[in-house]
Amino acid sequence: MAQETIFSKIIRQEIPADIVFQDDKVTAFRDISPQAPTHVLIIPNKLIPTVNDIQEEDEAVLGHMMVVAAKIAKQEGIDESGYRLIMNCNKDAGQEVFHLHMHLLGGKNLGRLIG
Ligand code: IU
Repeated sequence: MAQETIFSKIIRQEIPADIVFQDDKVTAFRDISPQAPTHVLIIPNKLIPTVNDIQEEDEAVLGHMMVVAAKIAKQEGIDESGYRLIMNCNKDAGQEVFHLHMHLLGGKNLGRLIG
């Protein structure tokens, strides 16, 4: 059984967070340590620790995370200027919170990450 993180408390609204979107599948809230003018984390309400733990039955929620990311980007007014979606998996990627999350970063020129 996977260990709950602080993100489960945010989903249940037991601790404060700046939630920008929530439905029965996902929750999205502003990162407490923003790395760009827009920095939102989109997470499944179900506890999935890492990308390695994604099961076939999770495909719908993963797809929904992308749909929600695009909606939030539009809400934030960064859909045309552009943004980056990042999921870190385990140590070498610097994953710190073991509840799957997608970073949505934008609102400035993020530079090139690869190449
Ligand atoms: P990472 O991909 O696991 O490295 O990212 C974790 C993110 O979660 C990081 O950007 C933190 O600032 C963020 N975060 C948060 O927004 N609220 C919290 O209570 C905690 C971490 I703990």
